[in-house]
Amino acid sequence: MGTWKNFVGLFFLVVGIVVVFGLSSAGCGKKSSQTGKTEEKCPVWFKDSDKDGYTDGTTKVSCEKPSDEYVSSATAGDCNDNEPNINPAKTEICDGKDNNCNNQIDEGVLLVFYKDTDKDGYTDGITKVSCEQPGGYVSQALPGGLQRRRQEYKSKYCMVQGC
Ligand SMILES: [Ca+2]
Ligand SMILES: [Ca+2]
Ligand SMILES: [Ca+2]
Ligand SMILES: [Ca+2]
Repeated sequence: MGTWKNFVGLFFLVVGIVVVFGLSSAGCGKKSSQTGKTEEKCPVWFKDSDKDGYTDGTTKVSCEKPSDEYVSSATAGDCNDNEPNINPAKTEICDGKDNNCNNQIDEGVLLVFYKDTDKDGYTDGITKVSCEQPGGYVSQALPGGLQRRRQEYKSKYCMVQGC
């Protein structure tokens, strides 16, 4: 029976040690009086304010979740952490913003508009790239607007003056 009692005693000793170590580890993240360094036991938290799974790279080491903005894991590369529709996984759309976080705004999605002030379906060849149709511009026009106007002017002149 003595062996049994020793076993029970050892068991409680082990449990006691685990509890003591468990409690002391709750104080992690605080500066150690011996080394003056912050203990590395606490996990790294990643800021992801817009909860799109991507962080802007801001991190905190803490045993407790620092705030609702922080998550335990997130992918790097969020160029706008306040906009869930902007991160490296998104598709670039024409909106004046860098949607896919590649440091380029509206790359490959800008529309070309052709200057056709007189709205005759012909353009002088002057174009503008934009997301929205500028005034005096159309999305489709045939080339040769300038020659066409010259010819029109010439034929009107000839009608009046005779050529
Ligand atoms: Ca984010
Ligand atoms: Ca974002
Ligand atoms: Ca972009
Ligand atoms: Ca865009």
